[in-house]
Amino acid sequence: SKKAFIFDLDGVIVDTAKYHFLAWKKLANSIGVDFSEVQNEQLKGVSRVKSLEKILAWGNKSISEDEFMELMALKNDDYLSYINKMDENEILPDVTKILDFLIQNNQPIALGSASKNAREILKKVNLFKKFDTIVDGNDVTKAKPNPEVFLKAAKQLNCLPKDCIVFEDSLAGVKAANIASMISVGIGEKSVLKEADYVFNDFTEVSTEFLKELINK
Ligand code: B16
Ligand code: MG
Repeated sequence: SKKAFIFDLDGVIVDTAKYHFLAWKKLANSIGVDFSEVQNEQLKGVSRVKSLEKILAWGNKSISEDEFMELMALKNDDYLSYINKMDENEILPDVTKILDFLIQNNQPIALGSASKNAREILKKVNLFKKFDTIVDGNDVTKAKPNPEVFLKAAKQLNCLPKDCIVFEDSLAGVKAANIASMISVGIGEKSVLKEADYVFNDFTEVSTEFLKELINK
C-alpha cells in the first residue's frame, strides 16, 4: 500500500542542535545558570517552552511569566542569528541523496519537527521544495513523545499511520512514532534509540535497497 516518509529536522536533516546549544548556554549563563552539552542532549526534540522550563529547574530559578516570554524571545533571536548564516553545506551527509531517491520513486515526503523555525531553516538549506508537506512547532499543541506532529503529517499526505516511516534522532521522537503505530527509524546511537524499529548512525548507512524494502512492504 501507499507509503509516506516523515523526517524530523534537527539532528536528522541538519545539525542545528549546536546552535540551540550556543543560544541556550548564552541565555542560561546570563541568568547565572550553568549549561552543559550533556544538558543540551536532554533538550533534543523538546519544545522551546519545555526547554526553558528545564533550564530554570536545573538552576533552581523561578521567574515571572513576562520574564519567561522575554527570555524565550532573547534565545530565539540569538538562535536565528546562527540560522541566518546557514546554507546547503549544513545538510547532513546523504540526506539530499535519500530525499531525491524517494522523490524519484514517487514517495510522499513530510517534515515533522518540533521547531517553530523549521520552514525558515529548510529554505536556508534549499530543501523546502522537496517536501510535500511540513508540520512543525507552529502546527501542533502537544510536544513529542505525543504523536500529534506525525499523525498530522500522515493525514496531510493521506496515508495510514502504519504505512508511515519516521526518521528521528531523539528518543522522544522515536517514542512518538511508535505510539502512532508508525515504523520508526532512529538516526543516531543505538544505545539511546533502542526503542526504534531500525537504527543507523547516519544516512550514509541507509541503503536504497533498505528504502525499496520499506516502499514495497
Ligand atoms: P524552536 P526537531 C527541535 O527540533 C529541537 O530538537 C529542539 O532542541 C528545539 O528546542 C525544538 O525543535 C524547538 O525549536 O525553538 O526552533 O522552535 O528535532 O523536532 O526538528
Ligand atoms: Mg531531532
